[in-house]
Amino acid sequence: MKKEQKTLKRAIDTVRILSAEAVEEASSGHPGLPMGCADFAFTLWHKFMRHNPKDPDWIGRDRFVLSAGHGSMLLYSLLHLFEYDMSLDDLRNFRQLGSKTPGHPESVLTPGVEVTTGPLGTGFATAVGMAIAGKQLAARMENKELFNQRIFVLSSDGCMMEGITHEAASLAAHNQLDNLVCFYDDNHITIEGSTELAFSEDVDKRFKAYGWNVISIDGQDTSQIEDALTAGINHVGTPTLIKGRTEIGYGSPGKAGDASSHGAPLGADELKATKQTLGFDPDKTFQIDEDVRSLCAKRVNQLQKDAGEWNKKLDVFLNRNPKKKQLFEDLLNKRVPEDILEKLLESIPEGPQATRKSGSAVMQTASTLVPALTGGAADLAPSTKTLIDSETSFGAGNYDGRNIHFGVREFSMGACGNGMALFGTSIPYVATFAVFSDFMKPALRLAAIQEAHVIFIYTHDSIFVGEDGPTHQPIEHLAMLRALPGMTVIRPAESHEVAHAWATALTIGRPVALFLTRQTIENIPSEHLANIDLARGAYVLSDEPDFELILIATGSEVMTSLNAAEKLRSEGIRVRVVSMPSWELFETQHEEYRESVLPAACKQRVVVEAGSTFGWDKYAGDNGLVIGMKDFAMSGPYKSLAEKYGFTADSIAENVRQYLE
Ligand SMILES: Cc1ncc(C[n+]2csc(CCOP(=O)(O)OP(=O)(O)O)c2C)c(N)n1
Repeated sequence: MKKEQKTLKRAIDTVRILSAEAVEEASSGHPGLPMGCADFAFTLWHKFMRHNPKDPDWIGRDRFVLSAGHGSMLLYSLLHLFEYDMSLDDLRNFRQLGSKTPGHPESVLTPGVEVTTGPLGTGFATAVGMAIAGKQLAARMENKELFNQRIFVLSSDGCMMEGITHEAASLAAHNQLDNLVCFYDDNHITIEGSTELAFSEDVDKRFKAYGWNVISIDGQDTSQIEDALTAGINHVGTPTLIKGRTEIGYGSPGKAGDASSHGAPLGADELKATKQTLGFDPDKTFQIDEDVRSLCAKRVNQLQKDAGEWNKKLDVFLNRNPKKKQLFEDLLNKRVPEDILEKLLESIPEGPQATRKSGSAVMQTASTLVPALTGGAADLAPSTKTLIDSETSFGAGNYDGRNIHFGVREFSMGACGNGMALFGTSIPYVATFAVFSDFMKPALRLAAIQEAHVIFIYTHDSIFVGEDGPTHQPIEHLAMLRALPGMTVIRPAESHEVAHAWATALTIGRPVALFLTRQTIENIPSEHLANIDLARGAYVLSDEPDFELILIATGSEVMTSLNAAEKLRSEGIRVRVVSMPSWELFETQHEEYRESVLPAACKQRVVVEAGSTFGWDKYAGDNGLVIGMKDFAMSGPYKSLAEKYGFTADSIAENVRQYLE
């Protein structure tokens, strides 16, 4: 074997040993996948991937997504060897509190980690979103030579079993995302044992059926890996799946090929035996040869030079094309004009509107002022009203389209939204009916964990969906999203609040969910418009001196509650009306402000929201009343539902009277 090849093999074995070693030290973790996939991953990083360890956020980089996040030590070992800000001590601290090397990779924590992974399959779908963003950027910049970043994914049997990869693979093939290359670690092992227990489909045929380019190789053979990567990268017109047959725990004499190496340390003796088998000193820990160090250093040096070259070319291109320069800066900085709120307020349509309709009008204006805004729906754009009218549809042959058709694939749509946001050049929005936020829950959670700035648009936001009945009527969904740390839920009351909600959504820098109505809503009367202060989460919409009761409402129930308040006031009951579009925004306000809106001394409080009452006691207090939903509703016209479930001004007023008695 030539010296260079020997060093290469040594480097790959070093990844195996470092990974097994860190797991051993932590007494927990997953050595099997890193050991089996070291050949592929090291070859990719050493020979193919363009990145800049000294500038992990360099926009010209390829992205590497470890969809099988349990194999995190594989990624950490690579980050260390390729001189990212990842020390040997960081590896030694694997899985320890406060370390840069948590159990599963976390994008907000560790430089060089592109995506937070662990929930199987989600990394794969997030990568599809990144591939969409990459294609879109290249097309909008009209420069495929510079903007040709590739997205590499490493996925496992578990990823392949999860439904989300079915959705996302189908979407990727449909859009001919040939900037996406996925390695499938086909090791025939999951936690319970052989994949024969639960997985017998032909993944090769399945991906071919979606329209992928599929290459089957021996995943332990670096020359086959190189050939497959070369072919996959150069392949035009479809994404590529490299199905690599590997052995879990490769290199371990006693545990290779066995499920026991999946998620537990090899054990001290077996680790020593593995080191011996691979030609390492069994008594040394975290051993990295100088040859391996210099092999990686050489590559890092080259990568830095390449990145510098790319940056120069970018400068030349941008300086020659001032319009593209402006666009690039707008996209990269996700620029939102300072007067966005004024502009959005100017664009709301006259008269009563469904908030999905005023949302649509506002979104049209937002799309012209915020070039980074792009997105779509899961086949519901005519209902969610989320098409950008002046823009075309994204797809093969038209990648500069800003309207993305995700198809009926809510979970993937959510993950793609995250991927687009993480790619770094868009503020994506994704839309569907509120009730189907259920289908997206893990993606919402990952958006929150990753602080991904995605605008989740949920229309048909209450039982007032009406005739479609209980399967389509959201009940617990607001509560579910409010329970999610890091998610900001906004349920605007009418058109003006919608404009405020969009202004907040565009500038918030983290995930946000907008809940919008199907049904028409009266506008807030002009005398109260100046009171609107949505950015603070809740505000006094209409007041009475020495009020004795606070009516708190959100969304479509705000105007109904204001009308109820007028009735009560005519009877001498002194009511304050608070519009509370967002708990989360309210909670970030100073205590003084919160007290000024909801004074602790006022114990008589009635909350009105056509959703689950769950959680509202917090604002209603022990003596309060919550008018909401405690069960699924019936199918029927929305006005009949309002009567039946007590959401008319008359019934709210009557409930308040009884409450005060
Ligand atoms: C959505 C989801 N369900 C369950 C798990 C728990 N889990 C972690 S790894 C794994 C399967 C392991 O099989 P595979 O993906 O083939 O990885 P390998 O055994 O090859 O390391 C499971 C079920 C998870 N991480 N994500």
